[in-house]
Amino acid sequence: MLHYGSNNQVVHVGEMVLIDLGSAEGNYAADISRTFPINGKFSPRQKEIYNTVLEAQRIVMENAKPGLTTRDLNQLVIDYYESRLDDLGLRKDGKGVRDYYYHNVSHSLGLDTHDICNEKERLLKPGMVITVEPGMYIEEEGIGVRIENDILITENGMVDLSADIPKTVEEIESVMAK
Ligand SMILES: [Mn+2]
Repeated sequence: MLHYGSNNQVVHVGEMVLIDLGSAEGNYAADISRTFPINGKFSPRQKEIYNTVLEAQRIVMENAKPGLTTRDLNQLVIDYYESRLDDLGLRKDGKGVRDYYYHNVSHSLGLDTHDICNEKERLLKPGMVITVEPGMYIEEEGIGVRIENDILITENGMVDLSADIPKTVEEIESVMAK
């Protein structure tokens, strides 16, 4: 489930919570997602999935630059997941990447959280702000991970506007241990 709106489910040790939120400042929106284990420690399987999503995000950030479209960025995620599907034991029952990842990696960010823009076709330009939010959702395992940062496109690449927010397995476990 991409956005769970009831917000009344009791959570249990061994499960994870995904929070997708943002603040607004001067009429401009932010949009951040983090996923964390309830008990403060990722299980080996959760860690494996989490780090796959994190690596997809890293690949997109490393490649984001003017002249590409968000469709191009999304293809990087699909290609990377495709290369990981066997290792993760997810190529079963005729399933493919799009059964575990069924949204796009980026949308425009501005006055609205999903800012208005024909974004899939539009070439990125310096000054644009977009999200980078790969996810992976394995319904049969009860695991859903999305990691979302906001980036500013620059002349040569991008600046990660969300770089100070804990994100790696180690950082999240460390914050939760406090
Ligand atoms: Mn978003």
